[in-house]
Amino acid sequence: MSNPLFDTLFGKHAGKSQVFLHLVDGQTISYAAFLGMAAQYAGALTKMGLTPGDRLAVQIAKSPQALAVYAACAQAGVVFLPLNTAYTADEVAYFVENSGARLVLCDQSSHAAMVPVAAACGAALATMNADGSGSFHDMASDLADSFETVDRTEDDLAAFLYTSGTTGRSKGAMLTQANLLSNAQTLMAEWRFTQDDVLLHALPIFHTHGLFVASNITLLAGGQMIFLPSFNLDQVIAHLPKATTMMGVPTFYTRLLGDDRFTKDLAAHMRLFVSGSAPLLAETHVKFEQRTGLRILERYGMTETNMNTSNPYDGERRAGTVGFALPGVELKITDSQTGETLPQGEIGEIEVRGPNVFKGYWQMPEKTAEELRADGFFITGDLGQIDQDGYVHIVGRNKDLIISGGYNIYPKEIELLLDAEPNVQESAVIGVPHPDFGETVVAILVPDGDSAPDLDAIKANISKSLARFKHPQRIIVMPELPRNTMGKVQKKALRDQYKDLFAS
Ligand code: MLC
Ligand code: AMP
Repeated sequence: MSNPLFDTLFGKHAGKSQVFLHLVDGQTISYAAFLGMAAQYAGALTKMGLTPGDRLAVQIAKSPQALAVYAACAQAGVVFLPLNTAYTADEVAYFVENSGARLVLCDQSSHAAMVPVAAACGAALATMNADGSGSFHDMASDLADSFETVDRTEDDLAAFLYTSGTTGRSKGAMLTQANLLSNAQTLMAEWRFTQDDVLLHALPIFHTHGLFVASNITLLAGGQMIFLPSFNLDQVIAHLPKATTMMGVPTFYTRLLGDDRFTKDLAAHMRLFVSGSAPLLAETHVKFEQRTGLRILERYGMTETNMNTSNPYDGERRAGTVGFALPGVELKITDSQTGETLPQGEIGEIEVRGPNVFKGYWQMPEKTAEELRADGFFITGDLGQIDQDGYVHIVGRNKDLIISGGYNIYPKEIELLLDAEPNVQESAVIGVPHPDFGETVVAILVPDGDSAPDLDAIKANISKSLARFKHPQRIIVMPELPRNTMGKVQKKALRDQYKDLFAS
């Protein structure tokens, strides 16, 4: 009788009076209080008729209560499906429908928009606001603060995280208990997390980085988190002195370096800064060391695989690289056409295999077969190279993807909307370098006939269906798109042409 994920991360802390979460207003939440809340939520899920294996879609603000919903899902055997709070109702509708969610949890401010979304799929709807209040809390507050943990095996699904595709709609990556646990155990050991650690947590909790990497490791180690609602520079600087570790996307580090209050003294006591989710420029790595005397530890992961590689804790953390394959993870560089492993030093597709690699895409066997080989290797879509010392370098992407501030944006999704706009013959969406977000979105439109497209109307229209972070920061009109002899749009030529658009 067991539930490996719940027992290992959460259950073992039952009754502990030790602080788990420090909140921005100075309040703290003990492990015992957190688990009591999670048990009540697990009770509420069961009362609402959710059974093991059902999906719970949540689009709610980051809060201790939101994290307790994740714990509740683990305890009740429900599959946790967190969604970016920036998604529009149109975007959420797809995830709810595709996942067959039984319950949707949203903020009161989006309740009206979510009523038809939930109704269309026969899902129940409840609210949870940023302060934890709402109909879900009301339903849970009378219930017992203990809950009989549902039996699960390591192979059972723990979470769905949606990831977009280069050609079509988003795919639900099915993550098992073993995927999450094995990665947390490996990373805790590699990065030396203990119960003495206090992690400054400023990431969102709807993605792998903030939810699994940061929270699962802290839970496993029995440490504490300073749980900020989001990345706010003033708050990060104010709370840094109480932390021992921090995890962030590169934008966190460039923003810290852009602030004079971020000094060597402020960072001197820190044990570890981790960066990932997007390339950390070697220049940022070097500047960080010059400012603080500390080297950021860069690692590489993705939604489907959790973390794959890491620079060493001891030993050289090499700028511009993502280190070595983690223990238990196999990594090879292959020829994109043949799938053959390439000789050391050559550039090719990064493939990974290990207990961290997901089970497949929800109800998309063809997509799964395209990316996950029968022998267990996952084709990441990232292009890499292994240097003579074994460090993995990510040198590009074989997938048409833009990463802005750590959020993935798939050009195809935006192009489809732009192409449908009046007076637009076709479009190309590209990522160009951006000083704050690393990359940002630029759209190039080709007019259809003589009338110029109405750019303001286009912007207004796409904002109805696309999350704000996906909106093109610039729309450029061109008479035609550059094409190669096969007729394929040459995005590289466009990226080269507009690479200095946002140069600082
Ligand atoms: C916010 N905005 C963004 C954006 N975030 N635009 C582009 N890209 C982003 N990432 C928009 C806002 O809507 C706003 O629009 C404007 O930019 C300014 O907002 P801001 O206040 O400056 O943004 P902020 O709230 O500070 O957010 C920036 C950020 C945040 C970088 C702190 O995006 C963030 O926390 N990113 C982390 C993402 C993450 O966790 N990724 C992990 C994925 S897991 P306007 O116009 O309305 O003002 C993964 C696997 C792995 O990749 O390896 O980890
Ligand atoms: P996601 O699908 O949101 O999980 O994003 C995963 C992608 O982020 C990977 O396939 C990489 O392209 C990118 N990524 C993650 N970590 C790094 C890193 N350290 N350096 C470069 N790219 C990274």
